[in-house]
Amino acid sequence: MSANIQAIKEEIENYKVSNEEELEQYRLRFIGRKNILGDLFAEMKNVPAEERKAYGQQINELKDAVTTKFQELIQSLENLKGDAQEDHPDLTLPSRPDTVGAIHPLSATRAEIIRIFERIGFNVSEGPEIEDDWHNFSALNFPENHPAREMQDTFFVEKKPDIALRTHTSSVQVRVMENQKPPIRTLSPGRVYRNEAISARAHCVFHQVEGLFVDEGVSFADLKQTLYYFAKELFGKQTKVRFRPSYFPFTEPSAEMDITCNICGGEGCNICKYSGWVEIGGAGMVDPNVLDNCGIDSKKYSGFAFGMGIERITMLKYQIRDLRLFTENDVRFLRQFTSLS
Ligand code: 2NM
Repeated sequence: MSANIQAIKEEIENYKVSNEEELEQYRLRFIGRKNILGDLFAEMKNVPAEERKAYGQQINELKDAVTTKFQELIQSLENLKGDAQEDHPDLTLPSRPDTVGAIHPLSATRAEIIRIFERIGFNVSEGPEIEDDWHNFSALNFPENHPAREMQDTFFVEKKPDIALRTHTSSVQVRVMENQKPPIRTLSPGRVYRNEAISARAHCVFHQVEGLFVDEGVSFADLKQTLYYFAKELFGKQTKVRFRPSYFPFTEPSAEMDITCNICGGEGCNICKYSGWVEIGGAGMVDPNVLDNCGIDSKKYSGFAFGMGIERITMLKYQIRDLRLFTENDVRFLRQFTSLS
C-alpha cells in the first residue's frame, strides 16, 4: 500500500468532529466534488499495469471507509447534541416532590394558645421589646431595690433614665390598662430577655404569653376556671391542674400553676422528676396598686393575670429535652414538625 493511501486511511480513522462545521470540512475533504480521493484515482494511470488492480482495490476500500466514517461522524454529532440537551428539563419526567417548610414548634404553640383564649373573648396585644423602667417594673409594683432590677438579671440599654429589654410581657399589659377601660381581656405573647447563662433549661431570650382579665367582680374562682379550661384544651381533657401559693410583686394572692405530667399521666417519670406534676406558669389577682398605677380604679375593678413560658409549654407538649434546639434551626429538628398547622 502506498504511503499516501496509508496516511489518508489513518487520517480518516482518527477524524473527530465536535460541530457541524467540522463535519462539513470532512465532507469537503473526502466526499465533495474536489475530494482528495479524486487525486488518487487520477494517479491510477501512472501506476504500473501489474499493480493497478491492487491499487484500485485499495482506493475503493478507502472510499468505503470514507462513507462509513461519515455516518459515524454524523451519529457522534447527534449524540453530542443529546448530551447538551440534558441541561434542559426533561418534561417527560415525573415532577420532584415539593418540600414544604415546617411551622416552628414555638409558633405553633403560640398560635394554639391564642386560639384557645380567643374562644373565651381574649384579644391579642403587643408592645415594644425595649421598655422604660415604669412599664417593666415600677407600674408593676416592683420595689426600688427588687433584685430583678439588677444588671445581672436585666439587660439595660441605657441607665438614667433606665431603658431595658423587657423581662416579661406584663409591660404590654400595663400599656393596655393605661389606654383602655375595663372590661379588658387580653393576651400578650412575645419575646422577653433575661441576663441568664444559656443551658438546656434557660436562655437569655425566650417567649412568654401573659393573660389579663380586668372587670367588676373578677375573682380567684374565675382565674382557676379559666386556667382549668386552658390546660384541658391544650394538653387534653384528662389533664388536672393544681395551684401552689407563691409570690409575685404584681399579684396578690399569687400562685404557681402545675398540671399532671402529660408524659407519664401522673405516674412519675424523669420529666416530672417522679412527682407526677409539672409547672407551667404563674398567676394571681392583679395587685390593686398595679390597677391604680395604670389608672384603673381598684375599688371598682379587680382582675386576674397569668404568665407562662412558651418554650416550656412546647417542651412539655412535644417532649423536647433541650431549649437550645429552638434556636439552632437544625433542619433535622425542624423537619419533625411539618405536620403542624
Ligand atoms: C405572671 C404571674 C402572675 C402578670 C401580671 C400582669 C399585670 F400586668 F396585670 F400585672 N401581667 N401578667 C402575671 C401574674 C404574670 O407570670 C409568671
